[in-house]
Amino acid sequence: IQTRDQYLLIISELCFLPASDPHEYIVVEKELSWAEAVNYCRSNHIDLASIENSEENAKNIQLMTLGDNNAHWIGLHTEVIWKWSNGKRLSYTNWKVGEPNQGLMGRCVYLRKGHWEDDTCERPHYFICSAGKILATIPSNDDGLNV
Ligand SMILES: [Ca+2]
Repeated sequence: IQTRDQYLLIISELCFLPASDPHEYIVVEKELSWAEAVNYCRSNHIDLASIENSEENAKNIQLMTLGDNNAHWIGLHTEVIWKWSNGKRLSYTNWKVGEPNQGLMGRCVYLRKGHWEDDTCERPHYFICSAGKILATIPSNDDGLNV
């Protein structure tokens, strides 16, 4: 019985993995402030994108180059220290040379042309969400439904 309980416990933990997998992304071509983008991603997907290694950064660049070189908010922001909207600490960075450069006026971060830049959080940009299952680009006239 004890063995079976452990087996069931392992199965139940595995069941959480697909829903919380942070390694799939979705590009949303709506121009929102950073905070609005967080809300949008949490409502429709998982969270604003966190990028924790070069593979994930490359995956985002690949997604973006399907469209354009617009700035896309990612989940990185600072109040006292830099951290991701999902609460994780910064373990990997890919700042553009000279960035971050706006101090108190640059508390939020977008990805453009492969590198990260700080910007004013209120400025509207496209953004990238962490998604559960699929990789896709949402057309700007779409209301966020997966197609
Ligand atoms: Ca900047």
